[in-house]
Amino acid sequence: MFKKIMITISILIFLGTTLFFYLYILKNNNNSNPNNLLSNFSKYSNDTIHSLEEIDLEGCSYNGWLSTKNGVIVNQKNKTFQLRGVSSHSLDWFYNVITFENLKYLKETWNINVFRIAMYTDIAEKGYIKSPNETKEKVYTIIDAAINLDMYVIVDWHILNDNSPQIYKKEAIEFFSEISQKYGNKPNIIYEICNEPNGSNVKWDSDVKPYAEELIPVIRKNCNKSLIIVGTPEWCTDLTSVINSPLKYDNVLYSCHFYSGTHGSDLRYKILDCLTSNIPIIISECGVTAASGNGDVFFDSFNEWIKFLNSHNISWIYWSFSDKAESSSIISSNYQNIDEKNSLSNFESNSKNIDNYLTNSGSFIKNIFQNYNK
Ligand code: IDC
Repeated sequence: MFKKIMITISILIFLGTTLFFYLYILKNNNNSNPNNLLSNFSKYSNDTIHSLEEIDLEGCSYNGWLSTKNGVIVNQKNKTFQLRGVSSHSLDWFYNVITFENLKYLKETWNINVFRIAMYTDIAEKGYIKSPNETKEKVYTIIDAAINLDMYVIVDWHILNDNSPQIYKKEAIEFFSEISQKYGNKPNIIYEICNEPNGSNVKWDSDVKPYAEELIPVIRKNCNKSLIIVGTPEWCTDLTSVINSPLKYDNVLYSCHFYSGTHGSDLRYKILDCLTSNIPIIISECGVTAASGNGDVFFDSFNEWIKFLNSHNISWIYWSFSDKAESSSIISSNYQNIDEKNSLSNFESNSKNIDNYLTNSGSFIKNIFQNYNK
C-alpha cells in the first residue's frame, strides 16, 4: 500500500514538473513574439527596437563603443567602422524637418548610421547662447530618438561667427558637462566640441588646442570611452598644425570639412599626411556646393572625394538635412507650409515622405548612401 502511494506521488510530481516547464517555455516564447513586444513599445521609452530585427551590422548595439586605432575608427570588436550620415542645419530654423519618422526613414531606407546635430552657438541673434534651455530640449529630443533607433548621434557645438572656441568656452564647459552626465553611459553619443574655428588670429596652438585640453577632461569625467571630435583652424582645413602638435588623449578625431566646389586634391593630400602619422580624421561636414553652401553643385568632384574616403575608411557627414532654399539642402523648400514649419510640437508625427521632396543634391546623396558597398 505504502509503495503504491509513493509511486502515485512520484508520478504526480513528475507530471507537475513537466506541466510547470511546459507553461514556462510557452510564456517565454510568447514574450519573444515581436508583436507582443511591439505593442508594449513606446517610442520614447529607453527600450530599443533592434532586438526585434535581425542583427543590424550598422547599428550601435552591434558596434558598441567606437574608438580610434592606428588613425581609423574601430568598433567594439576592433573592426574598422565608417560613420556615414547627414547633418542638421540650424535648430533655430530647420528643426521642423527632424522628426522621428524622418530619422527612422533615413536609417532604414537611406542606410545612414549617424545623425549630426549642428547646434549653432551664436547665429543671427539666435542659437544656444541666447536660448540654452529651448535649444537643449531639441537636442535631447533628437538624441533620445537616435538612441531609440540604434543610431550614432553627434552633438556638435557649432561655432562659426564666434570664430574662436575660446569665446564661449565657459558655456561649452557647462553644456558638455551636462550632456555627458546625462548620456555618459550611452555609446551612441559622439561629442564634437567646436565646429569650425576660423579667422586669421585663431590658431591651433594658442586657441583650439588649449580649449580642447580643457573640454576633453570635462567629458572624460563622465564618460571615459566616447569619441570626441575636435575642429581644426581655417574652417577645418588646417591639419598640418595638428600633425605637428596632436592632443595627448585617446579616441579623439580631428575634423576636416570639404565642399567639393572649393576643396580638392590639396586637402586630400593633407588627409593622407595625417593618416601616415596615425592622426584620425573625420569629415564631420561636407557638401556638393562651394563653401558658401549655395550656388552650383559639383557632383563629379564630390564622387572623387567619396571614393577616396571610402577607400581609407574615413567617416563622413553630409551638409545639410534641411529644407532651406539653398542648393546644399537635401529637401526642397516646398516640403512644408509656413504653419507646419512653425509648429515644433510635431516631432513624433510623420510629416511627408522626404523622398517626394528631394532637391537635386538630395537625390544625388541618397543614391550614394544607398549604393555604398558594404
Ligand atoms: C551655412 C548654411 C547657410 C547659412 C550659413 C551661415 O548652409 O544657410 O546661412 O551657414 O550660418 C560650413 C559651416 C556651415 C555652413 C556651411 C555652408 O560649418 O555652418 O552652413 N559650411 O556654407 N563650413 C563650410 C561650409
